[in-house]
Amino acid sequence: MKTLEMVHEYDPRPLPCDKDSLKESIRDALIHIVGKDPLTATPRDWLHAVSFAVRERIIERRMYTKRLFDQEQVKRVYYLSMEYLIGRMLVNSLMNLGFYEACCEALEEMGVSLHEIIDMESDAALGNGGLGRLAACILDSMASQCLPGYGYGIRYEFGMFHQGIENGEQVEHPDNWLRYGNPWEFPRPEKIFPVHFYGYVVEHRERGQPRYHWEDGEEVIAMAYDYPTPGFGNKNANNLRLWAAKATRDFDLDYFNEGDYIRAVREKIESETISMVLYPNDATAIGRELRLKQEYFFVSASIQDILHRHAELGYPIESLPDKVAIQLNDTHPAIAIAELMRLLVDSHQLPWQKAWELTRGVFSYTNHTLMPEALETWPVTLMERVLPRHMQIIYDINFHFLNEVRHNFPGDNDIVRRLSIIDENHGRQVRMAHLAVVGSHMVNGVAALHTELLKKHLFNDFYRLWPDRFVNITNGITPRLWLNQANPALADLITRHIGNNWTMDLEQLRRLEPLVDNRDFRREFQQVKRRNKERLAELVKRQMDITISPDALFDIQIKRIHEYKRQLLNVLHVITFYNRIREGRAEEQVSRVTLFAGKAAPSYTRAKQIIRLINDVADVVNHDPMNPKQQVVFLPNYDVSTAAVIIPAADLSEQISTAGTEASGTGNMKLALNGAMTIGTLDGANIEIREAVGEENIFIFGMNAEEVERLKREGYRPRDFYESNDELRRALDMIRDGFFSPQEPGRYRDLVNNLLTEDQYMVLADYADYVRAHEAVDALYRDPEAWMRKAMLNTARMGYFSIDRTVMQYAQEVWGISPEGWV
Ligand code: T68
Repeated sequence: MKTLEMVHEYDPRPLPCDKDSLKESIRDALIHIVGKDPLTATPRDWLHAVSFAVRERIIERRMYTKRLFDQEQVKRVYYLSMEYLIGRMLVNSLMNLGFYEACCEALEEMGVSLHEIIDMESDAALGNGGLGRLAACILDSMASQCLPGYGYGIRYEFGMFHQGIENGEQVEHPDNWLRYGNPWEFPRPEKIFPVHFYGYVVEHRERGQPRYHWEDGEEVIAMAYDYPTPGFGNKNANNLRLWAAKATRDFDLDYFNEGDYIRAVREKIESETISMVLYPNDATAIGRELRLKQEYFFVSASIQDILHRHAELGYPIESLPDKVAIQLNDTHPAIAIAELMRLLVDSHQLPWQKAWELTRGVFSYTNHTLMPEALETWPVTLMERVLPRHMQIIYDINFHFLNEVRHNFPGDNDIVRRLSIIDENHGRQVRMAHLAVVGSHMVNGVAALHTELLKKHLFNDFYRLWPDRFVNITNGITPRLWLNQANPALADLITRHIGNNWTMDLEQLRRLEPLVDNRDFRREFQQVKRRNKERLAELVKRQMDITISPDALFDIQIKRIHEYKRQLLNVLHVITFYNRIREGRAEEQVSRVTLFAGKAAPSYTRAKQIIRLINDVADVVNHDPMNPKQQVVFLPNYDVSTAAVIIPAADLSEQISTAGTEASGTGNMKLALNGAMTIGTLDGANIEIREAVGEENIFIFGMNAEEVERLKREGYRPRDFYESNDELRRALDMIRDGFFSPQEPGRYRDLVNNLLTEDQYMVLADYADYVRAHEAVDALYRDPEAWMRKAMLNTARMGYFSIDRTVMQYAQEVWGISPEGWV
């Protein structure tokens, strides 16, 4: 660790961060940058002014950090991700820089409330769900741990859609997050790289060697926008570089001169659509040409930028793996492997073998899913048309790779077919996961079970070939956002008892364990939960005009709507509980608010139908005067900011995916860290959470992954479960016969028939044990002291799930980088 030293008379003198200096900066920014009179400025003007004042202080750190990394010739890691689900930046920046309080006071003296302007900031919602949020947590951790780590992605003009609920149904509205300008970004009009599409490849010979030229086609310009990302409690700042597509020329002068003005402009617009909108699908592959272009667009710009920096620092190309590590966040950026090969072979004219050695030394790949429908493949014909040179390179990579396979498994043609990067069975497709595994030196799953299943199923042949290439790195979450910021009351309580080191060393929370036997501490913990529940109740009141009681158990399922996540199982329990109340069999049951939130992919009809069912059930349950014990809420437009209000208020965390389907989950970690008890299956990271918190402090139910596999193999008959369980049958009949949709009784007939005949995710098979687990939840909740004790143990034992542990593991086991920074 170094201390700061200025070397140039024009160097930035670190701006002071006390209240008065902040006040001055805010005032200056308001007048000179935002251009508004303090007497008439709107809350948004003030928000922008504060953001500029904070940004000034971040960019200085960024400059010194870059200077240090250059000087020390550190190895850098580049995180390539199509998605970053960052959320709001002001509070996060203030907290990381450590002048939240000072800023609050500065504004107060200027007659402005920080709390009021905070909510005006749009979420940066450049991601779908867990994968994008993980990327954001990793950036926070790299900066906070002084690791030289950079993010690369796309500056989508429209991020994740805003979800509205109209007549119970999801409707999508565009997320025009840049409408009011974005004070957090630095546009870099000079940082531009050309990105090529279409055209054809010409082969010729140079000194007896074949050389390839990619000719004709179209060119789009990638322009950089930089988002400096400050670390927590240090003086470092890294960088997230997002690319926007720009036309090569604003007008094509040829068309313009021919008088075709409209065509000249149209081409500009078409090239700029590449970075226009985030694809709102999670856990499915999209297979559209625009998506492939988005992937290649940001990958090509990023790889060019990385090579450019490498050369600028004076490093020889052969030293690439000593100075550069590139992490592929799923297969979406996997075309980077072919792109780096292209640049090394065609531009740098390296021999194939050398280029391949460097490429494999640089890349590693994180897999986030086992679900077949999420595995990316591209038709060879499409790839050939859009990226003709890359298609050739993929063939060449495959040729060398399959030779190695044949050498290792002589005579086994089946394994050659199974491992090939080209799938010949479904009309010739490029398997991006195979490209990613072949081109990487390390491949990781995101939870222990997930990695085991990768080795056993999806990548079994690869695992037999290269067992050392596979590692597990269990996901984590940043305690800076998900505890310190989201739950200030709990953060404060913890800090008063064990000091504040936990923000950077979450294992410190273990020191809370002895306090579970301390009555006063338990009471305080309970009061914190209570206040957080009141805060959520206010949000629900404000947004939906529904009054929920903080006395009730808050039962929370927040995540993307997907059949495998089994929101339907939760709904079946809600209906079962409702029936018991109506029949007067619910004395044992505590009052509950069941809250759902999450978005469905716009084209995923079944998921949208599940949202509608939840709203229909909520309508009946909430309006039944004979039902004082139960409320159901579907909170629209789930996003990072809303999550930060919901999570601290949760009593019960629903993590109920079919075992073997959820790679890890990270919501499960956020909720347990904030003192919610988990009801969950033995899936994803739930298994490791159970190990950490103790099996007596979690409600586990249902089949494990092996039992799911076995049942599938032996033939699953959902109707048997329906017929042998009265309460289940009753609940399903009510849905099917229109009890919750009297205006349209047939609305859910298909849905129920599908459950009775197929039930791909085995909802019916796990129902009985799920209901039993909920009975155990009720029993425990009736004893508030016992409940609080267990809830606190959850908080105390979640240290392992800090993203800092995850990132250190990547740094040591995969990237080979170490901390370097300013203290
Ligand atoms: C999630 N994946 C996993 N995918 O579902 C979750 N997919 O278990 C895991 O905790 C998390 O990744 C982090 O590892 C996703 O979120 C996507 O969002 C996605 C987006 C586009 C295409 C496919």
